Amino acid sequence: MPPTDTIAAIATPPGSGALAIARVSGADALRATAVVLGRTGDTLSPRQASVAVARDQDGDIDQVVALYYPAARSPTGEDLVELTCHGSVYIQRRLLAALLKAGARTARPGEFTQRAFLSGRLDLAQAEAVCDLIHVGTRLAHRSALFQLEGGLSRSVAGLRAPILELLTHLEACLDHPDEDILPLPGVQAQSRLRLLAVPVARLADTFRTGRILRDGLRICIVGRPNAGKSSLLNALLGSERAIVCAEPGTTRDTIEEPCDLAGLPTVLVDTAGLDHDSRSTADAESLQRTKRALRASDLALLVIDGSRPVEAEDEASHRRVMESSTAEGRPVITVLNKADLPRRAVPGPRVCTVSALQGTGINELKLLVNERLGRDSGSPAESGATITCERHHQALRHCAAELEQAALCVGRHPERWEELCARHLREALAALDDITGPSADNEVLDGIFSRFCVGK
Ligand SMILES: Nc1nc2c(ncn2[C@@H]2O[C@H](COP(=O)(O)OP(=O)(O)OP(=O)(O)O)[C@@H](O)[C@H]2O)c(=O)[nH]1
Ligand SMILES: [Mg+2]
Repeated sequence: MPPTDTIAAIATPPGSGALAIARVSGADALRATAVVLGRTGDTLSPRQASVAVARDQDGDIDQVVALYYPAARSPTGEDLVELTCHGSVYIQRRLLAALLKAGARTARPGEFTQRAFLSGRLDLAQAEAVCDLIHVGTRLAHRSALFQLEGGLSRSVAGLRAPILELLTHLEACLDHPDEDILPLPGVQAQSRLRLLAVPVARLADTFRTGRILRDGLRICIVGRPNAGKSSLLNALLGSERAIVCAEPGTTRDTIEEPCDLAGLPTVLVDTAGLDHDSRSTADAESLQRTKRALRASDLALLVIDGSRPVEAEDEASHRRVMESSTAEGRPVITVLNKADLPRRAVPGPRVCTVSALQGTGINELKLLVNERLGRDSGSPAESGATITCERHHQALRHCAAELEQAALCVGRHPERWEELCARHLREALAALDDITGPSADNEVLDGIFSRFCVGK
């Protein structure tokens, strides 16, 4: 059932700013706005900015710019009015209160986008991309969200759906009208078609590896012996003095996380306490545990070595532990030989990146190296077209692939009634794909999805 009430909210971030925007959507949007703007006869002209004074019972609130989008072409699929006012919190609060008094009710998070979905303006995957687009922080994440909003993912899903539906229609025609002249599909042929259908579904599901990175950022853990220059490297990569740097070893005790755009790759950099296995205090032991946890949770490790000191047995033991645990857990490690501005006393091994965190030399090369290692491991979203960035879509695609696999297995296992069993699995496979674009999503699912949005979107 399409909603019948009219909603209102401030769409700009909480707090004061130069300007703020109040949005009103619903069948009563134009009338409620007209009350606040004191316009009875002449209503607002469609898609044209009008300057007006918003008022409430206490008098003038502010001079606003009003924009009216009639339902036929509005972003929500309903009558929508946007009022741009001056951005003080006081004005925003009073303007919203006036709109509510005129008949609108406060919008829930994501409710404007939910209405766009319910009116058929956007499918569910596109609506979810709106949320991604609001939060993107890098070029790649932006490109992926835009592609999804423009219907790229929905088209890919439709491309997967069509041949599954075609096969199901054929099987059902054979089952429902056995006497008619429909060419039956030999089991072996059906089996190979089903396996072929599963390939692009699984391939799209696999893009979630890249998509997860686009959404959450790759975790890069900076580890090494005390005083090697880990915090200096964090600061150099960020281009800001985020972590305390000090000549004394043991400066960093806790892990420090910071999002960072590494040449287009969204990452989260994690600075850690120095690896010192001879912990003296309870706090030292806890620091070491936190460093180990951060390392285990990371996608790549930067092992920082102080190149101005000879590497001693204790250093080697620590470095070996990092290498061994990373190899066991499949995590790439880039060895960074730091303090290149000082005379070198450590012997650099092969595949070492030399930098001076203090002077900023070698930092760009290191960024490119990280990009190359992680970019290669995670696949290129640009070449693969659609990229799954949402766990819900990933689950749906895996479910679809599993149903296709089950359907293929039925052919060999139940030669006497494989068509019927196969058709059941194909219907499930189609339902899983439909979960992505959401034509039949139930209210609970929709509420869960849209509650992640901000109010006013
Ligand atoms: N000359 C030179 N000194 C550096 C460089 N990088 C770091 N340092 C110095 O090395 C000392 C330790 O640097 P930090 O960045 O605090 O080292 P850390 O590995 O984070 O140390 P802990 O947190 O104590 O484990 C500081 O005096 C830094 O100024 C570098 O590239 N060149
Ligand atoms: Mg430090």
